[in-house]
Amino acid sequence: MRVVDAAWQEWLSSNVARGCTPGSMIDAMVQAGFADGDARVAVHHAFDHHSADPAMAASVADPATQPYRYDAAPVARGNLIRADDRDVRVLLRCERPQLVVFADLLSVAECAELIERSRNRLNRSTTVNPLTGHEDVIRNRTSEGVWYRRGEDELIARIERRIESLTNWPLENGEGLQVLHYDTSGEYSPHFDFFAPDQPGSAVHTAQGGQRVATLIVYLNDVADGGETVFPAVGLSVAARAGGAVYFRYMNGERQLDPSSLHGGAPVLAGDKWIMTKWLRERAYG
Ligand code: PD2
Ligand code: ZN
Repeated sequence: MRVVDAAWQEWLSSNVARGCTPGSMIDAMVQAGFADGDARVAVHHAFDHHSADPAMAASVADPATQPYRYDAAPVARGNLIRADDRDVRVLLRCERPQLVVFADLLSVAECAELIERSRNRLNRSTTVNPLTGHEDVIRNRTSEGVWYRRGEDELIARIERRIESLTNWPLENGEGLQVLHYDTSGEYSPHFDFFAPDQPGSAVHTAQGGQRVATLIVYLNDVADGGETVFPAVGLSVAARAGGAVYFRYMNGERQLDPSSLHGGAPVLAGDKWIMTKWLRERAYG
């Protein structure tokens, strides 16, 4: 059996530094004759080591001095992507910020089932206070939500496998799914989904799983009016259509964070809005 010698250590750290995905590195090692389990352990150690290095602290890129470098997105190319058990259509791709809009990630029946099972379990949504790390209820986020544990039941597990395949990101690096409901006039003002790297309250949230690297928002109903997901830095808005989704990635392989990933949920002008959110982390979470 092959061993991870100095040459392979060098290969691991240089590939982590240039932004390769863990999956591609594991595949390459298996092809070179490593056992799958050994390759996974070596690659995960390389990522842990890299992000623990103080020189590799995550930081929000500064457009004037150190602009965010858009490395390759893990999402596959093409107009139709096979995501585990379902073909998902690509409607739009944007390079800056790195964003993909999908149609029909979920079936209408799956959307309806998620709404029905969440309706009676909703709690008022919170946001992370960057100073304290506490979850606070604030006026800028007027929604109610419910969290589902990873693999909680067959439906959740099936959707998570689909998301893993579509985003090309390990299932174990994902937070649980969250279903959110906004009533008419509900909104979520523009914010970043990553934890502010320079704020003391972030450490408690990044201690497990590291930084958030990307978000997938799935729309569970057609919103009658308003409720788009907006990206004000680039003037883009994504309309809510049942089963559709928007994926956006804001941390690259160098641990830079993209300030153009600023986004919000526009006020719902008529009807209500249901979404499901999946946040993806650098490393295994939970
Ligand atoms: O509801 C939305 O469209 C929305 C907008 C921005 C949701 C989130 N962020 C989120 O859940 O992070
Ligand atoms: Zn958000």
